[in-house]
Amino acid sequence: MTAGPYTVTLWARWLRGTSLIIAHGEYASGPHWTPPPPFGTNFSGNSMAAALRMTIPLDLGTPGAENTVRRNLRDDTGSDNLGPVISEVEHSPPAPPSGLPVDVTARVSDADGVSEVRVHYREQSRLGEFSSDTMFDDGAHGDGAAGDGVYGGRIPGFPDSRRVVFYVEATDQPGTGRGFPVDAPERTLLYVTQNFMHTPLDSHHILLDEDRTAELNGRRVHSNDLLDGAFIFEDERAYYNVGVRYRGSPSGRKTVQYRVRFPKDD
Ligand SMILES: [Ca+2]
Ligand SMILES: [Ca+2]
Repeated sequence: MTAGPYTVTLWARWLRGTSLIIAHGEYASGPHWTPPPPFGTNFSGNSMAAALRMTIPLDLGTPGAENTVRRNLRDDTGSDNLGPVISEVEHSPPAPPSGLPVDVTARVSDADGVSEVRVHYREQSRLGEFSSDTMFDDGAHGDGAAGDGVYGGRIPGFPDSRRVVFYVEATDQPGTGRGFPVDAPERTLLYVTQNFMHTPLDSHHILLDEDRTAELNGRRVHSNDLLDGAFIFEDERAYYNVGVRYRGSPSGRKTVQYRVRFPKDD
């Protein structure tokens, strides 16, 4: 380093407490490096010390005040009450053979108590009327123990090669409902009845409902918009609400390859 003034800059943001920053420096002159003094040495008073004041923002937030999510909820629904939280939704078996019923389970909870849980289902696409069936937490509907918060219900068997879209809807004691997916039936869960040939190789199936299959096939080939679909892995596990589109650069899409984006939870 050469002799002369140097400027030291730093970035800091005030969060709480004092706004004062004391910057200490130490320098040694001469041809040889000298070891630094022991930790804790008081440097104040030397020529490289500086006291800096951080700016405290005028807007310190609104601790304890109502947040916008809650306010928007009340504006939208006229109530602070949220519908039940639905999670861990599964259907079994993941790739059901034709004609056999499919068991659906879901964990449902609500601080106000859960009054009703239903599974809604229909063939081929989300467009149209759904049938529905009640789900129970009584230990007698493939739901594990009674009263453990896991509900079980059943979708009847369908003929071979039918896509079945479904979603779960729960209502709490005050009467507020919520679906899974939350934007059902715009997005749904999905499986296909098919007597898959099982091979020693990995097998997986990418499913779209009838409507979105038509959209994928009918739209311009280079569209990168992801369509809502399901991914069935080796008849062992279903991944719902994956995003599906054709894969690769537009010019390379002569053979059919898919890009599948999994939801963050998986
Ligand atoms: Ca509630
Ligand atoms: Ca249960």
